[in-house]
Amino acid sequence: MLRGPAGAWAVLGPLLWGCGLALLQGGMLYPRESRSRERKELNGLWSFRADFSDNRRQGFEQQWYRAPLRESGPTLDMPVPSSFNDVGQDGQLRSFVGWVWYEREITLPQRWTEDLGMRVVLRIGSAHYYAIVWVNGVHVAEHEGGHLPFEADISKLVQSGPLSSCRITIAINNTLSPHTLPPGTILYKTDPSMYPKGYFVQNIKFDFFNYAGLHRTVLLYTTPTTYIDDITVTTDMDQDIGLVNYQIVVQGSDHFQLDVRLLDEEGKVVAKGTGAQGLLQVPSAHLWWPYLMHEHPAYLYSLEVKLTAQMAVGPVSDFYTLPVGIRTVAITERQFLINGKPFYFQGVNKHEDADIRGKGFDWPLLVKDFNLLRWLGANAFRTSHYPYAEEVLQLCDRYGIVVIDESPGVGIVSVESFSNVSLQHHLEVMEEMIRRDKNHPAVVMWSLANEPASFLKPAGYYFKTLIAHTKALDPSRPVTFVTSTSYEADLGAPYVDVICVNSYYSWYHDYGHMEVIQLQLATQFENWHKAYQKPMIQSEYGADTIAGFHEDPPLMFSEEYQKGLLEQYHAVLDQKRKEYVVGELIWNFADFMTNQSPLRMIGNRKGIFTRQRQPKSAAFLLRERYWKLANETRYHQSAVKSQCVGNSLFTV
Ligand code: BDP
Repeated sequence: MLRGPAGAWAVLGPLLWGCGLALLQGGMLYPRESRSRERKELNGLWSFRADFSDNRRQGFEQQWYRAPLRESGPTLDMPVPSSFNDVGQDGQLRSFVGWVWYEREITLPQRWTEDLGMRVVLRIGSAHYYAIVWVNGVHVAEHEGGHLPFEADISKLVQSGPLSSCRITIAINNTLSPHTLPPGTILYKTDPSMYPKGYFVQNIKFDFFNYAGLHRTVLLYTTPTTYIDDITVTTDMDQDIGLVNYQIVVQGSDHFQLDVRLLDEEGKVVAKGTGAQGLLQVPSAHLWWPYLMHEHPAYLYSLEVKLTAQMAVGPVSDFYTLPVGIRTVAITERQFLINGKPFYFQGVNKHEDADIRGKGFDWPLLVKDFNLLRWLGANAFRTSHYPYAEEVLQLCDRYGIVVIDESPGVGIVSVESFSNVSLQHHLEVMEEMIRRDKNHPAVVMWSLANEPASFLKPAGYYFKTLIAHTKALDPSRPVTFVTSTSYEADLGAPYVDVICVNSYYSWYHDYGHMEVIQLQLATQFENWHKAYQKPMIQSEYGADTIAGFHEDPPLMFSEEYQKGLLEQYHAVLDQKRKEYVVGELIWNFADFMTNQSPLRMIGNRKGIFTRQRQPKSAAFLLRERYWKLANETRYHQSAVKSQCVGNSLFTV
């Protein structure tokens, strides 16, 4: 039975075992196929069971990982990738808190189990929130955090004897604590006249549904036992010469040779290097430009790395190819510069969210979203409020959609969540996130948090430390967090490079009074700028809108009100973007699921698209605005024209 703190521990289970620290050593390159590497996706149907026992620990007590899951009780078919919450008809499972168990039996190619020169790695793209992994009943990995990948080298296990199949068991716990990211609390309701014995709920301070499960691809991949473990690339320009700095980490041997070639989009070698680090020079380099900023945006080179090592068995080679965009990022007091030119973020905030699959990765949805972004003329988004799938960032690189990459630091509002335990975890999450996303040209800034209670006393030290650590890990990008605290009270703002402010004028106060927006918004910008002289982004603004509701004169929740509110914001943004405002990101790209509450009518409806990605009137308004903004700046002209002709979307 669950009661008090002991009960909370039982639900959390071994939430703090291991803490994933060991996993921070080493690289987290995206698993790509090459001449030396194979991959086998384990997506599809897995066996599944939620542990509904009172203490949620029956699975551990009965060691469900020791034998096929079906032997310890009934199982469900569960698709991967997907959240488990919305695929069934069971309301209890939808809101389940505690351990769920996933299992998949797979057959491995014979070579993988026999070739001792081969390394077999299990990679889990995202398991929300705490995961423990066994292969054939043997514990191989644990990971804390729901939005970043983790791996286990399972070579020894699968190569230890003749194996016809291999059983992967993953236990996942979606319980949040004040020290997880995002934080949450378990609340026990003990009044026996109102609640049954042991009744508890999970409280969260963020505005999206806490979907859980295996949200991204689970796969196996191979490398040779001496292998390219990590590559770090940073780029710069000297006149028209592109500079590509690279650093390569090799594991498995100290005696190796590294050959590096940089190829352009035609496959022509433009620079060569040798050794674990070096500087490649690319004369007349094609720069990576954001969408609509150049006639050939998002130019990507390929960095081909070849590792050769002499092993007892003979020579071994490993090959890995990394897409590279040459670009610079810098800021001044009033500007955000990409390749030395002022960049204006005209974009959206998103969520990983959709009907049925919840936060499960889905290619058709992703392609639809990128088509909508380009239709809108959006050139940027923020990964509100957690790191998105790697494939999302790859498409951003390819299409020139600029990204503010945000950590899962959302809902940090209690003093406990600013403690050293929380800070330590946040530091580790930033390490994992930067290790994963550092090579994406599309990522131009790190966001550490969304709307923390940055007025609380410990917030100053917390953000000072976190920002210093992030900058030490990656000196090449600006760092921010997104605030809704007032400029006078915010203790973290002194440390950020760009001030990102969320405000909901005439929505969460002054209901219906759009006439006050311009004054309030102008005051907001002026106060912040006077205090800090840093570039600013309106990182959220918006209004809930039920698609199909019409009211004229506009009333809250109607399409007209959303449009009217946006127009009031735009009037001020149009003045301030000539000064120091460097971007505007609408809340939100699409409607999304939240916890149930009288303030949410089946989720948050601030999308300019519905959850099914159909446009509300505001989408057309934004589209007109974004294309006009792109058109305004001279060096945009040819890009806009070619996009317009290509997409037949816009008449110049
Ligand atoms: C902002 C939050 C965002 C919410 C939004 C809203 O950053 O996560 O969804 O408010 O209330 O404060 O719609």
